[in-house]
Amino acid sequence: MDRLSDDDLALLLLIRSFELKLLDLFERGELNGTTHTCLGQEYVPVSLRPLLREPDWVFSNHRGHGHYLARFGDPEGLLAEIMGRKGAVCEGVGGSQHLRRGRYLSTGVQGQSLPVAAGVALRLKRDEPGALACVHIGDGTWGEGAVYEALNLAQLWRLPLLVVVEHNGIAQSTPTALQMAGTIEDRARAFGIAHHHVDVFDLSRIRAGLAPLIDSLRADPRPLIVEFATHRLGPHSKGDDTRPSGFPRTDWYAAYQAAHPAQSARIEAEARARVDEIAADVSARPAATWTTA
Ligand SMILES: Cc1ncc(C[n+]2csc(CCOP(=O)(O)OP(=O)(O)O)c2C)c(N)n1
Repeated sequence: MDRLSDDDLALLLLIRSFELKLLDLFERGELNGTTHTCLGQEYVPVSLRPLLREPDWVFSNHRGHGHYLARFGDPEGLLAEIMGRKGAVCEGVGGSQHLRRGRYLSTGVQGQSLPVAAGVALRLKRDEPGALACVHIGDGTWGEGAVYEALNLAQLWRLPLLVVVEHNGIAQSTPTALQMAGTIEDRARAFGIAHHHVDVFDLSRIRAGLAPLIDSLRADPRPLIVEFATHRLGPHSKGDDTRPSGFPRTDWYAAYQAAHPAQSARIEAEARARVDEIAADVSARPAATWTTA
């Protein structure tokens, strides 16, 4: 694998350390509710980060901590949100899955964000040419009808909509092969929507492939579906991993560590220490107070 910049690796490992910390906090009974970690998929939002601009909207899903951290680099606010402590991004009301900050929204309802993102893309096309709406969905979410209604209008109305599919081969406990007929690429083709497949981890290669497509989407609005072939390393949420042992779980970081051990060890130690400190600080804070104003 190509060597990453320290900044990119730091963000990737911040996300990984953050997610591992959440699982640890859950195990120790210090977190309530649920959480879906993006272990193994961290590189998806990190690869997109320099390709997105401030006026762009990002719509995230239930597995969205990495999306948020890549956009804002704010582990303190996110952890406080998840723990319901002072300093929480949404005053502790949204929790892990329902965040709103500026032009960033997430939802735990599968398929909900695509029609909303299409509507926002229509507004951007009219009032802010050059900006786009980026929406993250999983492969399992292609079972929701709202996805197709949104894609239909996005193509018909030529909306600047970037659909990022994190295809990790499983939806909760159902392998994709047991519930999806055909392919996402064929479904895109049915609408006449361009589809781009990403099956590498190298950020520079991913960005080089995507940059011209995203530039052209901005200049001449239309939807684009980018499908990442990826693997989730952790359980669906906390302890619910029903996958057989042979289920593929390729880890970009294991490959990267082997290729660049010194840089990995240095930056991983920094990321883990930072997240430990944040967890100690946030855990000691009082509960967030919800103001209705
Ligand atoms: C409308 C709706 N139905 C069911 C669920 C429960 N649920 C949460 S995540 C999930 C699987 C999602 O799979 P996928 O879209 O592939 O994303 P992944 O979890 O693999 O990242 C399900 C069924 C939900 N959140 N929303």
